[in-house]
Amino acid sequence: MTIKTILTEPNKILRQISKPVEKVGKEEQILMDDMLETMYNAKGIGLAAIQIGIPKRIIVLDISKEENDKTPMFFVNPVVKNKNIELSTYEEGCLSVPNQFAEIDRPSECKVEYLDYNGEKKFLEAKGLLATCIQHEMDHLEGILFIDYLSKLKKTMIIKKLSKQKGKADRIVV
Ligand code: K1U
Ligand code: ZN
Repeated sequence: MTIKTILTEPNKILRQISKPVEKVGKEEQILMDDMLETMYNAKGIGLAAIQIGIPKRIIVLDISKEENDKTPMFFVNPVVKNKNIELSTYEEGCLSVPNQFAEIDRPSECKVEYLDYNGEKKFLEAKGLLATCIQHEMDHLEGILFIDYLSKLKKTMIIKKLSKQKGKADRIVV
């Protein structure tokens, strides 16, 4: 398994719409393994393939808290079938928007149809953090980041801060 580089905002690649996977084969399974390793290494609870530059509709998640009881989940071509009208609020973060957090409202429950790691059709009813995380990751497949839900002012401030940090990183000579 390989730890990949996670792309950070601002980056046009993150704004691409990811393409459906035709068949879950060895290549996709290797990608899912690499995504999981990359997500665990970055201490995240979710990752979409586009965050490592691959525009495929693939998501990995693990919202378990126990280091010794990992529960990875794999979603290929996920489709939300039903969203609750009731909203819940979570403080969201994103590995592609480092060190920025904001409270975001999303439907509190959702039903998702998807293919699993072995390409088998599955159906999941999610609530709580799992529902939030699935919706956050599915936004990535459409090129949407959580900062897009903030006011124009807050979003601009965050993007400016991230651009500045990127500029600084480019200037570090070793
Ligand atoms: O970059 C990502 O898409 C992963 C993201 C998933 C996520 C976290 C929280 C709410 C919605 C979606 C992260 O893992 S951010 C980093 C993180 O570990 C975290 C941040 C806030 C709460 C819980 C975890
Ligand atoms: Zn994210």
